[in-house]
Amino acid sequence: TQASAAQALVASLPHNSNKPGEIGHANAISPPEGQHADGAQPVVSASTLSEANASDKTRGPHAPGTNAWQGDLEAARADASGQVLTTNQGVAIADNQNSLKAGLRGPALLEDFILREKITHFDHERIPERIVHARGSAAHGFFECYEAIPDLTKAAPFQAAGKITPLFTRFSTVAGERGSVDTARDIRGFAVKFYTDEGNWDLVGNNIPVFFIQDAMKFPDLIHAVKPEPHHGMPQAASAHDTFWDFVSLMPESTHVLMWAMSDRAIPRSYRMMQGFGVHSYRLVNEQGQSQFVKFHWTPKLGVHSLVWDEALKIAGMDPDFHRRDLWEAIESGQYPEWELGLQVFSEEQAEQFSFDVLDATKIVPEELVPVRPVGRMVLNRNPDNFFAETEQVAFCVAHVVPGIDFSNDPLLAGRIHSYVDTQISRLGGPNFHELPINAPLAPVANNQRDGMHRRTVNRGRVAYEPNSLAGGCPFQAGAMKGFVSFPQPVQEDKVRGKPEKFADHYTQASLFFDSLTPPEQRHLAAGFRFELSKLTVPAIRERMVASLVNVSPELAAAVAEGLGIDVPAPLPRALETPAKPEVTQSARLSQKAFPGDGRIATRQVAMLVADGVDGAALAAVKSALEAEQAAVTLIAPKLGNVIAADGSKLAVRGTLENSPPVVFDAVVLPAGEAAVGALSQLGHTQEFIVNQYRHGKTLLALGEASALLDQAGIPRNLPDGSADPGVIEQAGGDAAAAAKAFIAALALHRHPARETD
Ligand code: HDE
Repeated sequence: TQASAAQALVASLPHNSNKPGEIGHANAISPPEGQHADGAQPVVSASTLSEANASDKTRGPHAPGTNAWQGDLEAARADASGQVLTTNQGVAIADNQNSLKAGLRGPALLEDFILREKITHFDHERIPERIVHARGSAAHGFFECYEAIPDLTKAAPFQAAGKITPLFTRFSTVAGERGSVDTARDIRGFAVKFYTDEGNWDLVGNNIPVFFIQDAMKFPDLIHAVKPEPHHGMPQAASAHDTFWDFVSLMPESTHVLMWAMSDRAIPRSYRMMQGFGVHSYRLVNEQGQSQFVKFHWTPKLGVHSLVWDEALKIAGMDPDFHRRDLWEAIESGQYPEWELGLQVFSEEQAEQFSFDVLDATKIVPEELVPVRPVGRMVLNRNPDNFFAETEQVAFCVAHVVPGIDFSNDPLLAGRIHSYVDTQISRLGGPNFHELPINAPLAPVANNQRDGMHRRTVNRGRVAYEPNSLAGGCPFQAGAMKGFVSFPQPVQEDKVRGKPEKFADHYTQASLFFDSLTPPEQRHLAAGFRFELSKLTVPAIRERMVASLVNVSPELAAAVAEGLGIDVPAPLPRALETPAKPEVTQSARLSQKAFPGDGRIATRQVAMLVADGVDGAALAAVKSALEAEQAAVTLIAPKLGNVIAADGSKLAVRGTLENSPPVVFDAVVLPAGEAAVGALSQLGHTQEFIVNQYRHGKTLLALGEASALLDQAGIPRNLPDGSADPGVIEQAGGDAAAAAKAFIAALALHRHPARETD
C-alpha cells in the first residue's frame, strides 16, 4: 500500500512518467520526515511499440520507457530506503557526525576506521577523465528497426521490422575538460552503444560528418594542438588559440572540417537538435558474405538548429550545463528525443568511380550521389540513475562491432580500432571494464579471459583454456555461421607509409560545403573564422589560414580578411593542382535549412515577463496555447513569489530577471497591463532581455501595452529589406488567441536570421 501511494504521488508530479519505475524514487522526491518507506516497484508505462519482436536474448521485450537493463542493472542498483548506514564491510554506523577523539576537545584517534574508510574512499572518488570528449551527457533508449534488411547486413538490430534493441547514447564536446561549458564552439561527440542480441555494437560518431585528419598518426598532434596550451593551461574548451590554428593551417586536409567547425553546426541549440554521423566508411556484410560500404547518418526529428555565437558565449557564463540540462529536462518531462538512422550504401565499384576517396575521413559522400535510406529510429527515453556509474563509466570502443558490421581500410579508423580499448584500460583501471553494468553486453559472455584488476565474475571450474576436454570443450568456437568473420578483403601490396592520390584534394569539398549554405549561414561561418583568428597572437598564423581559405572561396577569404583588418594573401600552394572534377558543386543536404524538424514547438523555452498589474487573462490565453503545444513556459518577474494581476489574481513566478537570462530562452512574451509595463520599463534588465532576444534572432510577442517596451528597446518592426519581421509580433488591439497563433508559427521557425544586422 505504501508503495502504491508513493507511486500515485510520483505519477501526479510533472515528471517523466517512466521515472516512478526506479526503486526508491518516490521516497527520494519526498521522504517522509523521520521515516524510510520501501521503494516503489518498477512501473511499466503503456507501450506503443511492436515490442513483441524484441528478441529472447534481450531477455524479453523492453517496453518504451523501461530500463533496457531491467535484468543486469537491477542487480547492480543500490537503494538505501529503509536501510541503516553502514561501512563498506556492512558494519552499522552509530554516529556519522563525529570522528573518534580522546575526549571532546582531545586529539582524533588513528583507530577511527570508520573515518579512515570514509575519507580514503572519498580521496579516490575521481577517475582520469577522457583525454578527449571529457564533457558529456547521456541517456538510455532504444532502436526500432523499420524493416528487415538482411540483403544488406546480418547485424542483429536490422533483422525484423519493429525489432527493439536497447541502447545508451552519450553526447559530448571534444576539447574541454569534464567541468567545462556545454556551449563551446566545438565538434560534438555522438556515441551510441547498441546492446544487440549478438553482442555490443558501438557506433562512435560525431555531429559533423568529416574529421580533421586522414591518418591516425596525426591524432595526438591534433589534440595537443587544440587542448589548452601546455605552458599556461589556457584556453579551456576553445580552439581560438595559436597552437590549434598553427597546426590546422599547416595541415590543409583540415580545411573541410574547419568549414563545419566554424559554421553553426559547432554551436548546436541542443543535443536533441543535431545530426550524428559515423564519419568513416564502414562495411555491411550479409549472411552470404557479400559486403557493401556504408556511411551512418542520424537525423533528429526536431530538426537541426543552432545557437548564435554571441548567445553561446553568454550562455557559457549563465548556464554552463545548458545542453546537459536541456537533455535531462526533455526526458524528465516525457518529451523523448528521437533520431532516424539512415544508411548511405554503396558498392566498392561505385566508390572507385567517385572523384574522392571513400577511405578519406575528410570527405563526405554527397547525398546527391548516394541517397540516405532510413532504416530505423532511436528514442532516448530514460535518464541515467547515476552520472558516474553510467555516463562517466560507459566505455565506447570503435572495435565493438557485431556480425554484419565491419571496417573499411580508412587509416583513421584503423587507429581508432586500437585506441578506444586501450584508453579504457587506463581510464577504468584495468581490462575488466566490460563487466561494469553499463558496459556489460546483454548477450551472454563466455571465454577464458581471467583475472585482472577489479574482476567481478566468479568463474567456476578448473578450465580456463581451449581446446579442453575437462569442460566438455566449452566454451566452444561458434563457427562461421554464428561467429564474427572478418570480411575477406584481398590485400596484396607493398608495405608503405603514404597516402592515395585523391587524399591530396583538400579544398573541393570545403568549397562544396561553403557554396551549399544559405547567406546567413555563410555570414556566421565567416564570423566564426573572424572570431577565432582574431584571438591569435601570431599574425603569421592568421595570414596562413586566410591564404588557405582563398582556395576554398575567395569571397570567404575576403570577408575573413576584412574582419581581421588584413589584406587577402596569395593562396596557399595546393597539394594537388588539378583535382578530379567533383560530381556535385552544391548539395541541398548540407545546409541546416534542409532539416527544419517536424514544425512543432514542444520543449521550446518561452519566457513571459510579468510584474504586478499584468493583464492576467491575455497572458493565460497565450500560456495555455503554448502549453497545448508542449512548449515550456517560465514566468519571469523582478523578484520571486507571486505577481498580482490587474484582476487581483495571483500568478506564481518561477524565475527572476536576474537569475533567468534571455539567452536560455527561445522566445519572449511581453505582458499587457499598464502598471506592469510601467514597472518593467523602469528596469535595465527588461531592455537587455528584449535586445538580446532580438539580436539573437528570436521571436518576440508584445501583448497590449507592451509594444511600448519594444519601442523603448529600439526594436525595429521591419527587416532590413523593408518587409515586416515575422518574428516580432504585436497584439496591438487584436485578440490574444490570434497573437498566440502567430507567435507559435514564428517560434516554429527557430530563428529569424534575415533580421541580423549586428
Ligand atoms: Fe575519438 N577517442 N579518436 N573520434 N571519440 C575517444 O575514447 C581517437 C575520432 C569520438 O562518449 C577516446 O573513451 C583516436 C573520430 C567520440 O565516451 C579515445 C582518433 C570520431 C568519443 C579516442 C579519434 C571520434 C571519442 C577518449 C583518431 C568521430 C567519446 C576517451 C585515430 C567519428 C565517446 C575514450 C564517449 C573518444 C581516440 C578520432 C569520436 C582516446 C585515436 C574520427 C564521440 O580513445
